[in-house]
Amino acid sequence: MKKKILNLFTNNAISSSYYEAPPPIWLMRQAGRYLPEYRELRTKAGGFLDLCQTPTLAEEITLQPIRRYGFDAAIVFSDILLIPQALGQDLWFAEGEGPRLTPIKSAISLNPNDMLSRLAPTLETLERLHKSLPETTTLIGFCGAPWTVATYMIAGQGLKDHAPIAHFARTHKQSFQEIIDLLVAVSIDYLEAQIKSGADMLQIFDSWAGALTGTEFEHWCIEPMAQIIAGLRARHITTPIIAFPRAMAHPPHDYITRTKCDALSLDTHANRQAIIAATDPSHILQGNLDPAILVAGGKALDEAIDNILLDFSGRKFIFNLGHGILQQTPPDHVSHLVARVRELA
Ligand code: 1CP
Repeated sequence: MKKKILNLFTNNAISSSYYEAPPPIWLMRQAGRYLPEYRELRTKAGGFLDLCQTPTLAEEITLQPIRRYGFDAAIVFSDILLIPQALGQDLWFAEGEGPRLTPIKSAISLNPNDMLSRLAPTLETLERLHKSLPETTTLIGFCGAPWTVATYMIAGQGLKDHAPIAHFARTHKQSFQEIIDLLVAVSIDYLEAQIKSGADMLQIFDSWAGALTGTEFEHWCIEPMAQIIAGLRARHITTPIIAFPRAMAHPPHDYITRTKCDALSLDTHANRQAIIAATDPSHILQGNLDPAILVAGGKALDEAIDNILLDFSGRKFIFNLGHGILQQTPPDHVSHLVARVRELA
């Protein structure tokens, strides 16, 4: 297969754990404000949502980092909060403040009927990318995991501390369960539509998984992830699925076997050596360079890259960051990273 990342997931590759260097590489949030060409287009387009919802612009922004760096994968330019918007919740981006939604306390006000037609611009962006990307580049579709998306729907904004949402889930369990169940159902439909529109691989972002522990983590993070993946498999979709349960405290082997994700994306603070030892060699891992080290560059960057390559040597993995790229990242540091991973620097 010409797409390097997909080769990791073929049957042959799964039966043998060994994978030849260099590993494939892409970066979470690889399109965005650290690139001057993104800033230029964003100023012209108006707002972030206009960029996401105009397929020609979203296509162009997705292609920008591919042209510059030749990453092995492109992730469609969109956002996890377009699902709540497609369910009828107001979404806007206050300049310099991040996303805002009209907060909800139950699923009553949400309407899933028009969801896919409201998400049509992102599906069209995928169709365009399927045609315009180099044939070696894997096209990634995505959504947020139900727990993470629900935190934004209930708070109406991004929070640093998710204790109030965990409290809501305990004190309004029935209402919270209904929101999660709806998100599971619509995520399956949306991911299936993304595959039909040309996505080769999927990533499900559970960015706030670290806010829950124990049986609550199992109930609100593992179960919905497992249901989404099982729902797609029941529709005969065999596309590889990467899960990103950021900062989870749960044993990774158990998470992988219960969710049946095809790959696990490790966050910045994950202990690579412990996770490598605790998971089956056939489990594909992704990660986990500290985005702050990519900002710093120099010796610190070289050392961090080399340590990741050493830890994963002989094992199948996808080189990535431990979380999204930071806005202050110098674009040259990204060129250097790609060259070093590909053993060219
Ligand atoms: O120009 C701007 O101001 C927009 C900043 C921006 C961008 C570039 C936002 C707002 N979203 C995105 C794109 C995006 N978001 C992508 C595709 C681009 C790419 O990877 O190249 C993806 C995959 C996401 C996913 C996303 N959105 C997540 C999960 C990943 C993560 O970073 O943890 C989350 C939590 C969001 C919500 C969101 N959207 C935007 C912001 C600033 C946030 C975080 C808000 C917060 O919690 O404070």
